[in-house]
Amino acid sequence: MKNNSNGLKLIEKLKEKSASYKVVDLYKRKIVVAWPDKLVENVIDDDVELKVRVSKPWQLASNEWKKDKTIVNVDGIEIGGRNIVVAAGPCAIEDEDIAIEIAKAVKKAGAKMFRGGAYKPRTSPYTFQGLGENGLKILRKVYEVVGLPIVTEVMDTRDVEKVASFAHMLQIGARNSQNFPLLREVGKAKKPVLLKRGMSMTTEEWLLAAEYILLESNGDVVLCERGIRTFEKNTRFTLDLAGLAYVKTVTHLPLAVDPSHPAGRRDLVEPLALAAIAAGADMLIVEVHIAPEKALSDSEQQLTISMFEELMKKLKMVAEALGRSI
Ligand SMILES: [Mn+2]
Repeated sequence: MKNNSNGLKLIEKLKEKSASYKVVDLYKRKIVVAWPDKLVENVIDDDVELKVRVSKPWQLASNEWKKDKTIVNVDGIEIGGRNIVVAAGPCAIEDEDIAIEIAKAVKKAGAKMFRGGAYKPRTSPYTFQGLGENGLKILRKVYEVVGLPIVTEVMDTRDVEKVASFAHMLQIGARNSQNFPLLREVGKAKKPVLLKRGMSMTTEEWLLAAEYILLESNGDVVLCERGIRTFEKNTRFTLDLAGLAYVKTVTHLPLAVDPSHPAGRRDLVEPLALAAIAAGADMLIVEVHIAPEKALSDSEQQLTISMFEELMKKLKMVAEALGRSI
């Protein structure tokens, strides 16, 4: 819509046609999204600044209407610009002292954000489920002491407000990435969202999941590739860098890669992380622990501090070769 328009006349016209619509405030613009195409193609209005018929089903996530790349600002850290952001930390928050020690070490090595799960989606109900709210309190303490912004997973619509009050970025995990009520709820929370791709999701379904968040007027979405399930059994998941490269061509949203979960073992994390940067990822989210062998979840794949330091050195070289920085 034009700056001074409230869109009311256009909405009247859409109602007359029995079209569906939603008014969205996104990237400092007022947008009226209307569908289906056949009901809205002839609707015109003086207050419309630009009318775009997006050829892809993911209308708001598409770069057909927004040509500039979106930069997502997480507590002053910009994701999607020239600088590549590395978030690092343990799979799960287990203990305050351990979390602070890991955060200090990854910050020293160049990480710009801290990751760590308080609510853990575990395959078995009998394994460690995370510390819940106590984990969130520890994450807040880590932020106060070390200063790295926090990204952590939210699994339940009932927890969104609470997690948003502790964290700087809300993570939607692979198992919840098509939990549509949860996607709408994190959209309403107005906090940046890290949206993981589900292990069985096509790139189209992944972009449509982002669409749910954008449609709630939350444009701060980072898409995160973390591996999909294929016939391959020697790695935990198959990191789909082809999918990442494709998605980069059709969206304005920044892209992240989680190299830890597809690797499944720590010696494979480094090559996947380097490849992800080379393929154009704007962000990495890496599992790191001071004593991975003692970790209560994903023990096999968490990097030691020295492995993470080594990884950061190599990532910097790849980034520089591509005209970027870390
Ligand atoms: Mn994990």
